[in-house]
Amino acid sequence: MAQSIIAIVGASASGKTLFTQTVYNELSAELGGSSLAVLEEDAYYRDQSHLPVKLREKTNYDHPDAFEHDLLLSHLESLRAGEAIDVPIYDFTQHNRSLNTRRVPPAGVVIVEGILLLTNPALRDFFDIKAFIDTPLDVCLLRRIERDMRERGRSFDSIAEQYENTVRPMYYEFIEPCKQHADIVVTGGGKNRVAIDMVKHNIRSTLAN
Ligand code: UZR
Ligand code: MG
Repeated sequence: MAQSIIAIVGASASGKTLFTQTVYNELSAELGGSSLAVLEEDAYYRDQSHLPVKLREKTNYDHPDAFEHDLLLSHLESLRAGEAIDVPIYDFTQHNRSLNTRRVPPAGVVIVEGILLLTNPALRDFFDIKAFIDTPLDVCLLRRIERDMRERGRSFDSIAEQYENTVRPMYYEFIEPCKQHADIVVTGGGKNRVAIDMVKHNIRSTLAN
């Protein structure tokens, strides 16, 4: 049964995944595998099999409607109740859900990371701790160019176009205003050792109770 569900939010390429993976790797080495689980909001991008690839490229992926937040919420309810879930696997090169899923067994603490988790009031209420990774957008953009060319099969031109059309405007419209809902604001992205240790400490004490 999940005793605590932690949300890590912030701009695209702000360091959410690094922050989360650092906490996860360090703690699972210490506590054993089944105490902690990680979910990514990215996995809950809607299925777009009905759309041709050219049209999928036009979807606004930085808008809350791009995500199936209802499915994520029902998965979190299952984990809270101690039930395993089957998480979709998203394929960024196809802009679509793949046919496979990933089984996540119940865990004592669940960390969820993603850009727009706090725009959904029901999800927001569900989280025990909300952290906003507050990295300047120019730093995010540099990281995003490097990452998306290397890992997500993108060209520089397509990254630049997406950035101007959706990533930047949607950041100001939806992501940045979520900071007001956060319990803690983390500077320095995934490399903030003090914040990482504070979250680890909180998880250890939750699991000890
Ligand atoms: P993170 N995204 C894509 O580029 N293609 C998709 O099919 C689905 C998502 C991008 C999305 C968002 N935006 O900024 C980013 N665009 O993935 C979120 N444009 O992922 O938080 O890991 O950076
Ligand atoms: Mg990420």
